[in-house]
Amino acid sequence: MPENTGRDLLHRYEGNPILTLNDIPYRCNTVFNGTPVKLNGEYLILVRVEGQQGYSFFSLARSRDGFHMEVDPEPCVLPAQVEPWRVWEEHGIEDPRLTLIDGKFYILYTAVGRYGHRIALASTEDFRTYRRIAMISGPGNKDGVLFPQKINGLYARLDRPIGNGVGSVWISYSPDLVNWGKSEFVFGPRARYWDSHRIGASAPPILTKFGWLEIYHGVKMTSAGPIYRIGAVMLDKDNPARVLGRCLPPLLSPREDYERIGDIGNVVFACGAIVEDDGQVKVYYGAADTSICVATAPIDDIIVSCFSS
Ligand code: BMA
Repeated sequence: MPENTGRDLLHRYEGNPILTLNDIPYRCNTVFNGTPVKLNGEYLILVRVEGQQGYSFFSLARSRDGFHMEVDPEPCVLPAQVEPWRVWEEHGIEDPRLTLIDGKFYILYTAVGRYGHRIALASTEDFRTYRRIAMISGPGNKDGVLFPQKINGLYARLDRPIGNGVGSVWISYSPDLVNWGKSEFVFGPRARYWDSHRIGASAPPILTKFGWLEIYHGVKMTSAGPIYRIGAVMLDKDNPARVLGRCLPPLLSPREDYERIGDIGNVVFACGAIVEDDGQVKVYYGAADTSICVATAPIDDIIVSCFSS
């Protein structure tokens, strides 16, 4: 019997959820979908908070061990109040993803406005001031993640244009992070599988000796609504539009009450991961759009999952 029968490859932290409404020092509705970085030994997690008004914004959580969090007293990024950004963010800002490039932290996030979802780019150097840079996609695109280094001389990102209703992962390139093109399809939903309905990039790609490891989310539509799960795919180092391998079973499925029950039940949705020096990966994920959790696995196990049949 294979060792993991009946269990998920990612191991849930016993203290999950690590962040809930009760940890937020101001009145709000929920906290979920956080993106982590490790800076001078401290974990910083930019989290999505949904206010009681119904739209989302970001707050910063800090941790010494990656599990016990403290949230700053005030939100750090609110939907823009001034043009040209206001119109694109009037319904909120969602699902941030942080990538460190040359000493600067870039945040791709979903701007939600009257014309739909767009991918927006902001940056910070100190997590005190944040600078909006540009809207970097048209409407109908989200789940943007930046690669942490240039590929063949260009910045690269994965994203999820909705196309003709099918949500697939694409790649685009840019000389300056603002102007994007050379767009190509990377991978799409798989009929009959747990990721048959829709997929999207989740964590910023992680460079391994086998290529770019992308932790993504996959959705299966059921008669009771969607189920969101976490999976992994390996992309070629020099041409990440080329898929080298993709997990068959997901790495994590909603099973615990805190993943099953919430504002949107049956959701595990990662926005980032930390690879520790000992090879353990901490995957940070939103559970049921209501809390933030963490689950871990050795990076080698995640890599192997991309190539197992
Ligand atoms: C996706 C995004 C996520 C959310 C998920 C489940 O489309 O909007 O922010 O966690 O749906 O509701």
